Amino acid sequence: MIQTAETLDQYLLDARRRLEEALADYLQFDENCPKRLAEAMRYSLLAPAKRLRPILVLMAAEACGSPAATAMPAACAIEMIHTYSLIHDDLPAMDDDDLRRGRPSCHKAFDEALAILAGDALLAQAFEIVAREVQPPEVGARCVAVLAEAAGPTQLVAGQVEDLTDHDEEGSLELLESIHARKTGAMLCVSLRLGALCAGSTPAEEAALVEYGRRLGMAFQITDDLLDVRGDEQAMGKRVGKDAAHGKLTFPGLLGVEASARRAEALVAKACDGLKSFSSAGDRLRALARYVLERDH
Ligand code: GRG
Repeated sequence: MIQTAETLDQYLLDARRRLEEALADYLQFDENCPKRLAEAMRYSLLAPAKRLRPILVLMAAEACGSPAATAMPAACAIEMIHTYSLIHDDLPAMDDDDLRRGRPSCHKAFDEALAILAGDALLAQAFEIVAREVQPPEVGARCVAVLAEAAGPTQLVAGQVEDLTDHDEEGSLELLESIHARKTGAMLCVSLRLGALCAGSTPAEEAALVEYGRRLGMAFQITDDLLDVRGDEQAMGKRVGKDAAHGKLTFPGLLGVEASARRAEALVAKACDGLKSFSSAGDRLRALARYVLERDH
């Protein structure tokens, strides 16, 4: 292993700095963009965050032998789409959250209409960046297609609709996994796919990375559910204990805390096993999978 916990920390610090510089550059608009809109977009996009999805894009590209810079536009695009989904998720019509990324949520800091529009603008800008900047154009077009699918009516939006639906029947593990595969997993999987595409990967590399993303996505969500039970609000930067208070279907609710933790652990082990063909080029992704499991926010 060339990666230690310390070197992963250094990598994350440096990658976040580069990503945040690139994100800030993308949010420089001319006078046609209303000041308050640009402000709301910046407020949410540049708030302190883990940047897990764009880091997956960069790491996937590197695992396939390309420099991270090749995948930077796609990485920024995925973070914009993720941030749009958080802004909209926090709205009173959805999860009604007043705290996000350690700050008042966008609709609290601005107003509801502007929060909706800042989310819309981030979503549109993400596609503009990929379409314009990912080269060659046929790779750009493929990236646009996979991104739209992941963010669209059968994946992210479908997962959100299912999550907001009052399921009359006794909640099952199958239903829970299906919601999270779409709401959380799809965006993690597509992050890896984008990195692979930008790096000109082989189909086998792309498939292995997507499988890693599927397992990591489920482990990420189980950890998220566990943090809602036993996490610290300040470290999380958002309210905790909401799932139980709202009678939501969760992994700890269905399986118990210990079994959920074991399930996440097993998924991460499998995710790492699936990266065998990358040998040491997959070390960073393996270290990141441990980080996802052990995170406190
Ligand atoms: C509005 C279409 C639409 C979808 C919303 C993202 C989402 C779907 C809901 C957010 C609620 C939630 C707790 C989702 C599950 C896990 C998740 C996506 C957490 C937030 O992502 P992190 O932890 O956050 O990577 P940061 O702030 O670090 O980016």
